Amino acid sequence: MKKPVRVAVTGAAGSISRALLFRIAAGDMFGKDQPVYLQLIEVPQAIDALRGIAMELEDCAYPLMHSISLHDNPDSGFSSAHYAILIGARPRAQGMERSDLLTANAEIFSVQGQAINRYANPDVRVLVVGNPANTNALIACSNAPDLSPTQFSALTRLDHNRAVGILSSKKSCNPQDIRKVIIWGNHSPTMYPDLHHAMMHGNPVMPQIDTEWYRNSYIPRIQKRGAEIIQVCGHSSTSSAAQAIIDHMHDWVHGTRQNDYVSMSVMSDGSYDVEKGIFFSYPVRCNYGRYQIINGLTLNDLSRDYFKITEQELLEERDAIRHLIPTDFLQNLESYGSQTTNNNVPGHYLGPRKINDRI
Ligand code: NAX
Repeated sequence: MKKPVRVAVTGAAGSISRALLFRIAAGDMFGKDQPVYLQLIEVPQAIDALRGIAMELEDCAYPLMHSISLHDNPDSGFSSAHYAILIGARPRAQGMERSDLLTANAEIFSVQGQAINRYANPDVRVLVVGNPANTNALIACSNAPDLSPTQFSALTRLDHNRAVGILSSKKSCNPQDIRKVIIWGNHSPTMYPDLHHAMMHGNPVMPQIDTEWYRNSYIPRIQKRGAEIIQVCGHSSTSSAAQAIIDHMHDWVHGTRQNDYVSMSVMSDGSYDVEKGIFFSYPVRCNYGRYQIINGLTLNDLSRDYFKITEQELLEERDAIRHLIPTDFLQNLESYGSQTTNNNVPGHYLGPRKINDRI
């Protein structure tokens, strides 16, 4: 049996976590031979609810669940964590301005970034789920000066999976037969679901679909799928979000499948002329805890138009919380691209070379 890995999860008593934690404990995320130590983090008011979840996890008697600990503060919660999944966030209250929401979350994620920097395993991999996910990832990352930005990511895999799922329903094919779908940009209605490089049954997708349907129905449907789900069932996505978190972490750790790529929001290194210093969803290939941004894809005019809109939104989000980003962080990023210009070299992946080598 392998040594257990420590997985810290914030918002652990929330809806997504209720769907996620049992699957992590069952081995769906890190493999059926990888024991896990769950470090569950909540606000003090939710600790009783969290106790109930911990009892249920215990009652499942998962062979891979080494142990569980509950935490009402990030310092102990992230202690020695190999993986940190940041789901807990401040929801938008009635009458709250968008800038207030950004600031309230930025405060939470700056504290968590500092705690991860101080107490987590130095090779920790961090996934930010809580919204606004891209900008929360930027805040957490900028408050963790001893870690590499390549250790942080934000979730756009749900959008990616939606793009695959809805296309496969339309074309009556198995989702497995669809490859190279891309979500560019922000996890928000400005995201750009791009099928121009996608393949279905080994052939390009675009000649197999109606362009009008793609532009006027498919793109807006993916962009607004979260709102559509809330409208239909009264609450936001839970099981599909949990599945996307499993897929994201699984692929980051174990690698993407051959001849495919997946969408992950990662620190922009200037690829595709996106400004450095924002978390932007790119197509990536992963290998053992490292990722490689897929470069060299051609963008047509439609793609460029969508790109600008979503990049602009991310820059505006960053401006709203700039006061919480340490001043030298963005300056230091000037040289960030130079570390990553070999992106197209096979095997050049971003991130510390080994994963969990300090376990
Ligand atoms: P819930 O409101 O059910 O749960 C959130 C939990 O986080 C609560 O139990 C709350 O007590 C806890 N929490 C709040 N602040 C915390 C803090 N500082 N430390 C630790 N715990 C804290 O929300 P849920 O449906 O689970 O969604 C969680 C977040 O995921 C939301 O921000 C949501 O918008 C976001 N989503 C992001 C997605 C993505 O693709 N990036 C998709 C799914 C989801 O909408």
